[in-house]
Parts: sequence; C-alpha cells; structure tokens
Amino acid sequence: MHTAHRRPTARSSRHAAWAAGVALACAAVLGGCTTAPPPTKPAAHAAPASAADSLGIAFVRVPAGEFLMGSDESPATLAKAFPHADAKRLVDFKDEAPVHRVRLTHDIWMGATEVTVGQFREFLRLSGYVPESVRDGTGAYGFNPDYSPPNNQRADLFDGRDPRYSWDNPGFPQTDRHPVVNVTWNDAVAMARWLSEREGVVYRLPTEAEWEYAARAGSRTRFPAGDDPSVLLTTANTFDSETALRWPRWREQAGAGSDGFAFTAPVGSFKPNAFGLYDMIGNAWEWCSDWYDENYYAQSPAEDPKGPAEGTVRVRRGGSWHSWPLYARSAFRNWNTPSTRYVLVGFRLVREAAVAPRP
Ligand SMILES: [Ca+2]
Ligand SMILES: [Ca+2]
Repeated sequence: MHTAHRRPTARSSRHAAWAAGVALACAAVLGGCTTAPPPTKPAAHAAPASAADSLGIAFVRVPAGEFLMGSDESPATLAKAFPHADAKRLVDFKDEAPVHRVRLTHDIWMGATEVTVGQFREFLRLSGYVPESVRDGTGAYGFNPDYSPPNNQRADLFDGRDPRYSWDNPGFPQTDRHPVVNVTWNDAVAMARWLSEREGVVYRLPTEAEWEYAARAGSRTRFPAGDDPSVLLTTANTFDSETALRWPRWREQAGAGSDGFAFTAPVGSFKPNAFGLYDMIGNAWEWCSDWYDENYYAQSPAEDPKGPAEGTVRVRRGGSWHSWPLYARSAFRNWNTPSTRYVLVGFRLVREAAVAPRP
C-alpha cells in the first residue's frame, strides 16, 4: 500500500491503497441572482463579504496573504495524538513536508460550501453536460449495507463501480443541500468552464495552496479548530461513532463520539471558519487543480504555486464523512486520477476576483 502511494498508477489512489491495506491487515457532497462580485479592493466600502453566481452558489472573499503550508510532524508525535493508528501509516506523510512559506498574491472568491447536489443538477439541466460516470457507462460507487469490503477482492470500501451508482445515487439519501459526490475531476472542471463561459468570469478549482490557505484560515494547528482530534466532533463531519456503526472494524479510528452525521451532511451544517467557509474539513473531499507530486513542496515556488506541470493524478483535500481524524488534518494530501468518481469525493469552486491595482 505504501508503494502505491509513492508511485501513483492510473487506477491507484491512497484511499484504495489504505482500503487494500486495511483489508489485508484485517484479513484483514437554487435560484440565486446574477450579481457579479465587484473588484476586490480591500477598502471598507468596496467589496461585500459574499456574492452568488447564476446557480446560486455563494462565494466568500479569501484575501491575498501568506501562510505556512504543510506539516513536518514526526511519526512519534503523530503516534501520541493518534494512539490507535497503525505505526506503518504514520510514516506515510512525508509529502506534507517541508513546511514552507507560501504567498498568495491575489484575493479570490471561494465557494462558501462544497458544490451541492442541487447546484450540480442545475448545471446539468442548463448545460446538457453528461457526467463522466454516465457517459462512459461504468457508473460510480455506492454504500450498500450488504457489501462486505473484507470479502471482496477489490478491497474497496464501497460497492461499485456500477452503473446504478452516480452523482445522483451514492447509495445513501442525498437532498439538494448535500454535497455532490461521485463526480470526477473532469466533471468539476467542465462545470467551472461552463460557468466561466456563461458569466464571462473565470471559475476554476482552487490550487492546492489556495485550498490549504483557505482551510487553515490563519490556523497552524492540525485541524482548523485545534490539535486535538476531538475538536472535529463539533466542527466537521468526519468518521464518527455513527459512521463506525456501519464499519465497526474501524471503531477505534473514529472520533470519540457523534458529530451528528453518519453519511454526508447538508452543506453548512457546522460553523464556518474564519474566512466564512464551511466544511473545508470533512463532508466531501474536494478536488484541487494541481497535479500531485509527493516531492513538490521541496521545490514549489513561494508565490502562487500551481503544482507540477504534469502528472497522472490530481490532488484532493480535506477528508470526508468517511475520513478518520488522522486523514482530516489540514495538511493531509490525497489524490486520484482525473476520471475517478467516488462516493467520498466532491469539489468546491473558485471565482477569480478582479485584481486590484498593485501599489
Ligand atoms: Ca460524521
Ligand atoms: Ca469538504
């Protein structure tokens, strides 16, 4: 499983790698207006705190700034904070180092929430776009109470890949206010491009650096609300005692109580972070625009890093409703191929703000 992490292959993902490892070891995420965000001069009267696009997606302004990206916590330190974690997992976070200073030179508008099922549905209706999981006929993944991960050779956590599962059916109830999942990186980019053409403003996925800066919102702790995994129970939707009822073998990895949601939560169910962003941690993983490179941090530019020029897998961030606290840390990096559709993975969009004149 660790080899798979170091050398991403066309179908590999860390999640699948963990699942395989766990299985072996255990035997193993309408309406609105068309108001365009104004140029973001940081004058008190100039820029509102939020705006909405034509699909009703609310965006909040994330100001330009600097932060320390990544983590260099040692396995020993992590072992103290996550005493139930397999020691082999704790050496697998070298890609989070070195901690390095990153400067983001432009304000951006970021989706206050993950893109919802309702917003994605409206995108499909207006654009005629067909999601990759439907177009290629192979479907997606889903929760099936009768599915037994350890007894399946693929060692996946969920049933699939099967045409009966899609963005519209991950096997558990989703309302239009839940984060859309089972959407590929390509689907997310298609939605951003369509919105860009429709509104004449650039929409895109966040870069990995923008994502972490936005998630941290000034924090340097493991999680935006602190270092102790218990903070997740009141601030994010992750793998908790409710989720563990369906996956009891990982009960020890779960949070020490319930966060109120066994599966996805309606977006915005928890308090926003200091930038006014909801669910950066947990609920649905969020696609980023970057290619993934485990060694990228050692060589990335200090200003507006955009990831390696090429790669085979795209970054996703933040953990999901099915992520253990260890994997819901602000610094944790994960990835999948651009055509991966999975029951835990969604996205949020960035709207590029007009650039204020430089002094
Ligand atoms: Ca939960
Ligand atoms: Ca999220």
